[in-house]
Amino acid sequence: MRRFSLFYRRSPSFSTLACLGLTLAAAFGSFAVPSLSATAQETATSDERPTGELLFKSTAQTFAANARKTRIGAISVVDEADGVGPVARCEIFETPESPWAFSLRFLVDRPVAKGEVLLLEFRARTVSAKTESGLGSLGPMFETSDPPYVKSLNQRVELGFAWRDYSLPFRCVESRDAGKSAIVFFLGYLPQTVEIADVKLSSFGKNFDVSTLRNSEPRYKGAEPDAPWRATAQERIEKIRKGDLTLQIVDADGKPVPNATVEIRQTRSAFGWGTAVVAGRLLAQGSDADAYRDFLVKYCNRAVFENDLKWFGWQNRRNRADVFRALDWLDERQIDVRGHCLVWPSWRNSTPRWRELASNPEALDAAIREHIRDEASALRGRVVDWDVVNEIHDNNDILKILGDDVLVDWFQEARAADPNARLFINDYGILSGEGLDRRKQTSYFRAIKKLIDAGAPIGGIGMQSHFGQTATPPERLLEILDRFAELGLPISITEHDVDATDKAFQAEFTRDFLTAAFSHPAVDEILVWGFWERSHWRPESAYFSADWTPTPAGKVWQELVGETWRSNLDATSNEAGTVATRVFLGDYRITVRVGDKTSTLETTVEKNAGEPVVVRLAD
Ligand code: 9MR
Repeated sequence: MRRFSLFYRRSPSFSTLACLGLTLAAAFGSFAVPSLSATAQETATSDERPTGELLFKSTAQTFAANARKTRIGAISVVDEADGVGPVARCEIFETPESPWAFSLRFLVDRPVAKGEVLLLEFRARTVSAKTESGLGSLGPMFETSDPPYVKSLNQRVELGFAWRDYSLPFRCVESRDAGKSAIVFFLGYLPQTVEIADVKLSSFGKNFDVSTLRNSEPRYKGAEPDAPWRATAQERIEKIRKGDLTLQIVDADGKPVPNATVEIRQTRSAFGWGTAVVAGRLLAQGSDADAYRDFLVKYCNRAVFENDLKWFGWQNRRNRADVFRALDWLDERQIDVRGHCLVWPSWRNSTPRWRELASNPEALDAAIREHIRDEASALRGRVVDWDVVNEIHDNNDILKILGDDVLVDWFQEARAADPNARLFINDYGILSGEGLDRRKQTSYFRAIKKLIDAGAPIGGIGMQSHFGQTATPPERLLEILDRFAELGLPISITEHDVDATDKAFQAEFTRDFLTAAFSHPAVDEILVWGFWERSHWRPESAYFSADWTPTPAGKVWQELVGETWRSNLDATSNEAGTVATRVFLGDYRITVRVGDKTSTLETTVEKNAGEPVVVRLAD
């Protein structure tokens, strides 16, 4: 069998062909490798690729250790005559509830360090699959070997029928001891038989530019420039995010003024755009703090404290004083604040005091209510939204003790403490992970429905939307949003980010995610979970590098949020002295000039067009 690899950029002719292959792959939903010319294959086989230190290599034994047969699927080891081998043949009999319900897994017997550049290589092919294309897929992951399975690599690749080499570089996000991290291939996507061989993990150390190892990741479905979802999303954006603005320019006598120069400037967006912030950074001195604040001023009308309102930020008196000063700063700039979060009901994420009360449910219940009352009433009028409860699906130690019905009480306590804030439930893994975690989606949907049915004063649904290198196809995002919209509550994207070393992918998916979410009528705000590399829980996701250079994804945000989805235009009044236009909903400053006369007024454009706005030019 010939070996060829597409992933190392060398001569321009090869990269052009490789790009063509990738474009074809995107267009046809699979990689068009076999159609590459022999020249391209030859070029690609030369041995110039960087080699790293080998950390893991599959053998017949490592495959055999995974061999099993269950209701869901089977793994067996087979010999492959064609120079490949040994091979793990993986069969999925029926689609399980999640892709990880059946997987191939190898522990890495060497410590790994945060920041270390690793390269996962393997060969794989589809034998058969129950999809329209007939192609199977698998999800290569690199993760911690125990919960919460923190992932440094998180992808899904579609496999052709011919053997193909995959080469996936990534940067390790967490240091782990030997045997505490794992290479995992999720298999449970669909009924299929796929084969995997020659799995290799190599390290290139910390000081290595990960982008020199080119990523072979196929793009996601719907990334194509002419994907059908794009046109319908644009139509919805035009329809739901814009409103009619009619200006009537008159002189001091009330007579229409033709030919007036009219400047229409949007000062605030009706849609919520925001980010997670750190109170201390908003208050700090120096050029970094200036640039940090500048992002908020330029692009945001929403902010959420990343940690300052969690129990540990709140209990710290000095920090609490900072929070109030930061709230003043935000308030002066009309940046509305989301409170995050009153209860995060696992021991790991709540105050140690609550854990001490584990064996005394009544006291535990009282302590939690007390905390909700205390914090929500102290912040009454200062926050517009509250995440009353965060991540109940995976953080539920307290719910196991107090029962799920206590959630209703928590919402009621929050309502009593703050009559005006919208009260949210918030969780992750609903839109991310290709939108395939149907079990979690259903459980979230049911939990919200139960709260509504029980009369809890819930005012919105939070979807965190943390992504790795795996995108969710935009059409799937829209389907999930449609489903949750049936609940009749607004949806907030509360913590969006795309943690990917592949910057082109990151920018592309950022654009598509923001577009799909902005186009959905139930979504009324999008907040990202940080924007600056030096203040980010996943620095690789940041929109700005340490020196404030925007990343490709950052440029997408600047373009969409700062320009495309704002209306700033100049117009001239017609014969009847009017200007009629359609602009993004929000607040506007209108300046009208005729000769040396100027008049300025502020107005708000709402969805249902009101009367024409009269601009009177004084004498
Ligand atoms: O980004 C936050 C990090 O600084 C904290 O250490 C961590 C624990 O409090 O929480 C992170 O934020 C999480 C958010 O509160 C809930 N959704 C997931 C976020 C990322 O872990």
